[in-house]
Amino acid sequence: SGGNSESRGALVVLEGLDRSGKTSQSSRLLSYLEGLGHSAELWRFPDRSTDVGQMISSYLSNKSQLDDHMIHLLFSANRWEKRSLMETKLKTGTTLIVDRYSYSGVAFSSAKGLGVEWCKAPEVGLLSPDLILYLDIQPEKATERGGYGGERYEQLEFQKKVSQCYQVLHDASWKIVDACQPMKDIEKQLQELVLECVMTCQKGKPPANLWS
Ligand code: 2DT
Repeated sequence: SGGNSESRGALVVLEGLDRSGKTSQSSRLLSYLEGLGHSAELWRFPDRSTDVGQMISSYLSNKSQLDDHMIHLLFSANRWEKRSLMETKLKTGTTLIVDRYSYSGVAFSSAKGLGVEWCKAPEVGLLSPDLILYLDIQPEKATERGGYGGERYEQLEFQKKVSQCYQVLHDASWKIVDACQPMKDIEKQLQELVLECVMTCQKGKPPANLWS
């Protein structure tokens, strides 16, 4: 369904460790919103379809080596190249469900030892989400789920560090959802949070900029 110029869409971000269920819950949320007649799209970062995205993909699959700062900036650039389209979609009434965003950027790079403030800097001026959903799972539990695809960061010791970095990053506005509940329960909780956000944003001001 098309957007409507009088109401704007919501920017909803899902964050969490690998195997926390973000990707399946994102697509369920999309079907849910579409079922209610809302205009919605599912996005994900990294967006591997662009030139920058290809470089990122090759790095993640260990086909190329890059300096930690360099890959951090590529992940950020990959969001900047989508910023104006993102803004247009939101303005014209389309809600975006985004699987990973700047918080993954900061959590994964600071887990390697880069400073949090340095990591945040290139994200400043990107659109600030209306809702951040964190699918909370202990790194050990996520590893037990199996299904790591063999990409660079998919190792327990590293995921433990990422988990600690997410703890430092999150504030009271994040909605923390226990990712170890039955799928249906998680789905239900996410639906309620997202629907409330979509309704609020329809009448609300345009999205703010990071980092705020
Ligand atoms: P997926 O497995 O979800 O495709 O993620 N990552 C992601 C970063 O290090 N920085 C970022 O800015 C983003 C968006 C998380 C691929 C991996 O890339 C990491 C996992």
